[in-house]
Amino acid sequence: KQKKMLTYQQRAALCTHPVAKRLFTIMHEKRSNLAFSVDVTSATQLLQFADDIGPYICLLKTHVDILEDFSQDFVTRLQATAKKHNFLIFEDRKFADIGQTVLKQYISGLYRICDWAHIVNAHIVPGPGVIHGLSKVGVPKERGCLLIGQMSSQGSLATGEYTTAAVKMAEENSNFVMGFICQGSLTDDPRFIHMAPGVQLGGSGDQLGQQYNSPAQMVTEKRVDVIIVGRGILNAEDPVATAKLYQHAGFEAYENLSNN
Ligand code: BMP
Repeated sequence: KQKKMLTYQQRAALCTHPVAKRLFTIMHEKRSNLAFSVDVTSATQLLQFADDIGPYICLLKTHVDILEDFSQDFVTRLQATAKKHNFLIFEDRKFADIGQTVLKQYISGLYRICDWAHIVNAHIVPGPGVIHGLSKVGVPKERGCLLIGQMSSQGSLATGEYTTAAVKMAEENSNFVMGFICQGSLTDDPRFIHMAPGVQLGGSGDQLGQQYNSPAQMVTEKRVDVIIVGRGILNAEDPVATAKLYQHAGFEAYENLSNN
């Protein structure tokens, strides 16, 4: 089914979710559908990458629980870098407990994720309570949540009816849920944003079950909106040049779609 695609700008206008609106606007303005997964264990190194790669991305994805030296100062600097380069921050926390527990994991502890992450994500295994818990504090602070509808890893159980259930939960909680972590488009509703990890140019996977597709495959064939790239950039000889390459590959695939 080939139908005319809406542009990021048109989709931003349709969005009522403040974070989705902001992200589509950034994607349009910066001409980037690239999210960088900065999976390093040093806060100093993370901040350097964020500053170097920041101009080319719409979103920076973090796993702050792998940092050896997390601090409040790190958070302040990360926020300043996000502002400087106009990207959003997505903490890939994958909440997966009962509502009351995820609420505490979101606002307290060492990381206080709700204070600084524009976007978080959640598994739907616990049922809608996980979303209700997070949204209690997330909605007043104008944060957004992505539901994990599919995973990139080999043997993932998030398929079929499970994926369909994720879409239903998103539709029923669209004041907080802004889209999906997935491997392809899950709904035609233009207000939901689809983000796919497992993206690399010229790689097929790793030794631990990761599976890769190219930016063009993800955007053109599978119709995802945002490509999430980690080691494809991190391990490159020239990460900045490589980030530009991914930005162009991803955006060109999007432009080809919109022109059809
Ligand atoms: P890489 O491009 O280096 O394979 O990194 C992928 C990133 O996306 C990792 O941070 C991983 O935790 C995350 N991820 C994934 O690979 N597959 C999923 O289905 C969901 C993820 O969050």
